[in-house]
Amino acid sequence: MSKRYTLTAALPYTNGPIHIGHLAGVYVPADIYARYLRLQGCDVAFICGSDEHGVPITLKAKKEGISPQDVVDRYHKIIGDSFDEFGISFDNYSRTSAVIHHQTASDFFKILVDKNAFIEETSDQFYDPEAQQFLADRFVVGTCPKCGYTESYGDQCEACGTTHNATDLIAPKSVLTGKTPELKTTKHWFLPLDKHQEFLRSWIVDQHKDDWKPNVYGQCLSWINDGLRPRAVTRDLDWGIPVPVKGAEGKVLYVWFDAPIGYISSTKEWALAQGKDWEPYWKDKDTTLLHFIGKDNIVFHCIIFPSMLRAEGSYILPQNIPANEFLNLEGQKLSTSKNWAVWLPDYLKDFPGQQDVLRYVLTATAPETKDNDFTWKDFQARNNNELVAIYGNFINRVLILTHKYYNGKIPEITGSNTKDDAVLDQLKNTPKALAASLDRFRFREASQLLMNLARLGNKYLADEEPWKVIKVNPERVKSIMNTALQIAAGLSVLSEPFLPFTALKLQTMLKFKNKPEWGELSGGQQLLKAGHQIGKPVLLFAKIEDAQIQAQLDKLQATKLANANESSKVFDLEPLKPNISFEDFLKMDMRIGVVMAAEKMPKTKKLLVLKVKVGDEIRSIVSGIAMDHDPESIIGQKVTVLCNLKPRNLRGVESQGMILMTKSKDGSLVFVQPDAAQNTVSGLKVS
Ligand code: B3M
Ligand code: ZN
Repeated sequence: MSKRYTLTAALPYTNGPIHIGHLAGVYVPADIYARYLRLQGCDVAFICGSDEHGVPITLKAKKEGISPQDVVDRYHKIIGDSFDEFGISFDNYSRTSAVIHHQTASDFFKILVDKNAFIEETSDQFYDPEAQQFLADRFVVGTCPKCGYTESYGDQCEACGTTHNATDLIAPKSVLTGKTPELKTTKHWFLPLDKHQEFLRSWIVDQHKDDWKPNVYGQCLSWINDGLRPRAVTRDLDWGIPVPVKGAEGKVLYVWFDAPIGYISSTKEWALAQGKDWEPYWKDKDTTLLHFIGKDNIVFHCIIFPSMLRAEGSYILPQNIPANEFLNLEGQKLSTSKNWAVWLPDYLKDFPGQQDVLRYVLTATAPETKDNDFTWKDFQARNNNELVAIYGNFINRVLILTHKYYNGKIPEITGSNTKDDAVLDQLKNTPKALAASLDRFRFREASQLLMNLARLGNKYLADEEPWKVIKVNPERVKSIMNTALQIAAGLSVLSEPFLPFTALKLQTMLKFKNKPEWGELSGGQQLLKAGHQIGKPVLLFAKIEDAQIQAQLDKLQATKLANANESSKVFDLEPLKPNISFEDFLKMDMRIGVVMAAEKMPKTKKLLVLKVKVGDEIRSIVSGIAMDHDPESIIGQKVTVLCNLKPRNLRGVESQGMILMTKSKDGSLVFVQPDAAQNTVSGLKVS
C-alpha cells in the first residue's frame, strides 16, 4: 500500500450521457478500487470531470444549432447527476471549461514552450474551402494508414487505436461537406514524441513489463516499435483553450493535450475546497498515480500524457493504467451515434434503486482482457440466480431466524464444530484474497470471491438446517446462527466497493456500533458480539421479471428499426427505370476486379482512367468518380465490373467496361463493395 493514491477516471466527453460501456470499461472498476483503498485507510484522491472541448462537442452543437457551451452545460449536469445517483464516489468531478482548468492548461503549455519542449512548425493541414475551416480530428475521416479502417478520424483510428496526423489519412473526406479537403499552410506546436521514445521504451519495458495489463503493454510497445512521431498539440478551431502564446491567434490547445491536464486542475479544485495541498498528489514520489480508461485512450495515457509530464519535469508518472477492452450490447458494438446503448439515466429510471445490480453485472462480465457482451437475459439471470437467490436469500434467512429465535439479539456461541471453523476460516481469508485480486485490477475475479462468500453462508445454513435442529438441539442453533451472522457482517463490509448501496442497507440492518474495519475481518474476531441487537430485515434484491427485460429488448429493437430506416433513406430517390426481362439481365457479365492503377483524365474534373485487373487481363476503364475519389486512394480497391459493355472511346481512351458505383447518404459515389472476404477476382454468381 502507498502513502497516497491519485486515481483518475477518463473525463467523459460532454456530447452525450454515460452508457454501460463507459461504466464497465472505466467508472465501475475505478470506483471499486477507490472504495477498496479507502477501506484500507489510504489517502485517496479519486478525480474526474467533464471533457468539454474537442470536435465531438462542436459537431453536436452544429447538429442541434446551439452553442458548444449549451451542449457541455447540458451534458455536464446529466453526466454528473447520473454518476452521483449510481454511486460513483469521485472526490471531485470538475469540468474542462472551468477557469481553473483553462489557467492550469495554459500555464502547463507555457512551461513547455519555455522549456523548448515543442517544435513550432508551419505545415500543410486539411482545409475545407466550402466550410471555410481547417479540418482537425473528427472533422475529417479517411482510411487509417495503419489498419485500413475506412472511417478513421483525423487524430485517431477507432479500430486500431493508433494516433496519426490528419494528413496521414488515405482518401480523406470532410465531415462537414463530404468533399475531399484541400491543403493549406498553418502553424502548429508539435510535441516531439520521437524525442521521448527511448525514455518511454525503457520506462514501460523496465518498470511495467510485469504489472501493466498485456493489452496495454502490448499496444504501447507496438507503437514504440513502429516509431513515434511529433504530434500537433494545437488546432485551428474556435472551441477550446486559446493557445497562450504570441502568433497563435485563432488556435486552441488540442483536446487531448488539455484533457489529461484536467485531472490536475480537478485535483487542484478539490484540494482548494478541502484546504489541502494538491501538489503531493501529482508530484510526490510516494504517491501512486493510476489512470482508469478504456482501450481507445491507451495511447494518450501511456505515451502522450507521460511525455508531457516528463517534459514539464516536476510530475510523477502513472504507476498503472489498467485499461479495459470494449463492452458490446446484445452482440453489437455500443454506438452513441446509432443510439445503440443502455444509457445510465434510462437505467436509473427503469430500474430504480437497483444500481448495485448493474454494478455487479458489469463487474462480473467486465471486458478486462477481451471485448465482452452485455445481454439483458444475462443481466436478469445474474440478478435472480445470484443476487436474489444466493446473497439476498442468505441475508434474509439469517436476519429472520435471528428475530424468530432470539428477538433479533446475537446468540452466544455454545461450542463450535469443524464446519463452523471451516466457514469462519474462509471468512477470515476472504479479505486477503479480495485484496490480491483487486491490487491486480482483476475486478471480475474479485466480484466472484465476494459472491462465493455469500454462497458459503447460504450453503452453510442450508446444510445446518437450524429450522430443524431448533426442535431437538436449540443450543447448537445458537452457534449456527452466530456463525452465519459473522458471515453476514463480513459481507456487509467486503461488499462496499462492489455493492455500496447493499452494503449500507446491510450495515444499517446489522446496526453496528462501529462498522468493522476491512483489516479486522482477517483477525477472526467476532464482528457481531453476543447480545448485540440487530434491526428488522428488508429485502436486499428484487426479482427481475421477464416483462421488464422484454421492455428493454423492445426498446433496442425499435432502435434497430430506426437505424435501418435511417440508413435505407436515399437522398434524391430517382424514379425506377422500366423493367427489363430476366433474359436481358443474363446478358450482363459482371466480375470482381482490382484497381491496379489510376490517374486523372487530363482537362476533365470528373473522369479517372483506371487500369483494372479482371481475371488475368488488365482493362482500361474510364470512370466518372474523380470528384469523390483521389486516384492514389483507390489503388488496390476491389470493384465490381460490368465486363461486356461495348467498349467506348472517351476523349481518346477506349473504355472497356464499367465500374459499378452507388450513392452514399451524403450523395458521394461509393463502390458497390464485393464481399470483402473474397480474395480472388472471379465471376459474380448470378442465382
Ligand atoms: N474524453 C473519453 C473518450 O475518448 C475522453 C477521455 C479524456 S481523459 C483525459 O471517449
Ligand atoms: Zn487503424
